Amino acid sequence: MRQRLVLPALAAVAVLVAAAAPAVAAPPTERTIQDAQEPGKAYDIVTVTMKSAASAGRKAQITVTHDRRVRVGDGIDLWIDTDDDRQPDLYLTGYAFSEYAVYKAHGWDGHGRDISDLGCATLTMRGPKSIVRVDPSCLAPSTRFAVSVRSFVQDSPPASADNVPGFQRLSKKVLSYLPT
Ligand SMILES: [Ca+2]
Ligand SMILES: [Ca+2]
Repeated sequence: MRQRLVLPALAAVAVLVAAAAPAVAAPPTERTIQDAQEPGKAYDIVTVTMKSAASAGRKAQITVTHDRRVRVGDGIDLWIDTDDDRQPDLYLTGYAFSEYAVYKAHGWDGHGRDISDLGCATLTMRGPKSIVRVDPSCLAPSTRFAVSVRSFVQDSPPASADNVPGFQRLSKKVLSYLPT
């Protein structure tokens, strides 16, 4: 008799869970992180905006806005989590008016092989903006992504680097692709 009571109770729980599921909001298709203006930072970041890719095969965009126009020696590092395990998968590093390179990330401090030739990501630094375009599914099919950005100036003290949203911290997620 007890068994019979338990089963309908479980079924009721299952219905509740199913009904509650849509209330768990999907990540947005665009997100802007506001960061403080910090005169002590060498190449201060004021906002980071993440946008979903329009469709499969297209690139998502991360726009970093700085508090001044780009100059020689300005640099940017970007870590991207594309498989939603809260660990970076791609690492991009580049200097203004120079080359950039894309690597498979190995945690926060190291990186694997140079995969710049795969076309996973591109960097453009122009005016007050650094723009990264990234194929979220470059390494594996991706449904959402998160980023961590660091700006710095060559030969400046490490403490003058600006980390958004924080040192070795990933942002909240954005959908990799606009919903179809
Ligand atoms: Ca800042
Ligand atoms: Ca990851």
